[in-house]
Amino acid sequence: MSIHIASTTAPVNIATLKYWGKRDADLNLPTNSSISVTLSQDDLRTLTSVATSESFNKDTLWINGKEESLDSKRTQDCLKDLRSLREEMEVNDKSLPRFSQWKLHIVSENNFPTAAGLASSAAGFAALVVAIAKLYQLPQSMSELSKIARKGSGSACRSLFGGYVAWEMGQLANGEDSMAVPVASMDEWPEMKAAILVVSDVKKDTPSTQGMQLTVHTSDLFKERINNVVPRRFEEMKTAIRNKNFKEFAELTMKDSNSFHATCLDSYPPIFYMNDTSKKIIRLIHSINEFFGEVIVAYTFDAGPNAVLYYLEKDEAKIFAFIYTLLKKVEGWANKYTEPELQSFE
Ligand code: 2P0
Repeated sequence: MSIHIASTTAPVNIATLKYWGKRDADLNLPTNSSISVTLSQDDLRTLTSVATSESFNKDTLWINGKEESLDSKRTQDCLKDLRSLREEMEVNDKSLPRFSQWKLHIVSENNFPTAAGLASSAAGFAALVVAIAKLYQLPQSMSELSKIARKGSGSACRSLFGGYVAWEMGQLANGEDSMAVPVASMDEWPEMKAAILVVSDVKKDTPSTQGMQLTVHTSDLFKERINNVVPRRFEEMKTAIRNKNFKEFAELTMKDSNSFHATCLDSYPPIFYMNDTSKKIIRLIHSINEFFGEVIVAYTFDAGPNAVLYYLEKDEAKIFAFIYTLLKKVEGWANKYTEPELQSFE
């Protein structure tokens, strides 16, 4: 009995213009468009291999060596869409093996510690969808496939591309125009670097899906954000990236992180993702920019207390000279984390 196999990797992406809010929770349709920067796959990525055979008797998934359930609606939605695209091909070409009817074995592995507090669902769903699409030899473009990954986890649609990526929210009720598109490749602005400051590796207390629904239903500030703030920033940030305008990119990134966390605080009851150390990092980054008299580094925080910094390679040494010195003064930091754990990568 033959076994057919395909593998792929997908990167982690960090939003610089945040996705926060769903207009349709079933299809994972967002209330605003978003932008992310994909991190280098040498540092953070998911590797997924998939196999199919007529002899397999059930779909099975292993993540980091441990068998996990495939029962979630999100995973089932992705598998269903991929199988139905394959089935269309099989109907049109009777010589194709009936992969759409066979079970799948899926093996997925992250090359970063879950303790880093990074959401792995984006890279995980992106790798799952692309690996199966490869196995099925689907002709769809990455943007088309991003609509399937989106159903797994909203932010996953942005992990189908490298570099700078936009997720266009779309207008249609069926989600057919809600997909990821590339803004620029990493080669177009290769000087950009990112560093993660791991503030805490404790699991966040309010999961994103639940947190964003609370914000949508209770925050007045959120309405201002999605109607008047993000649509303008979406265009400005794409222009800043294409023009390699770091100051503009950095300021928009910091303002959007602050805006997103402000809507969390404006939710009722409020959601706190940043802690005191996160706030010290924010002050530190503004002090660094003030000291040098220009914006050379930006921070952004997701649904947790860890900071991601963006800066240009030429400024790395002077930024980290400050960070290492000053963060050691933050209580608890120096004892818990040593310098190599501040992960720096392209
Ligand atoms: C983002 N986050 O744009 C934002 C910023 C967190 C803060 O996307 O419910 O795990 O699976 O669609 O994609 C986290 O949300 O949520 C997220 P679901 P997801 O990256």
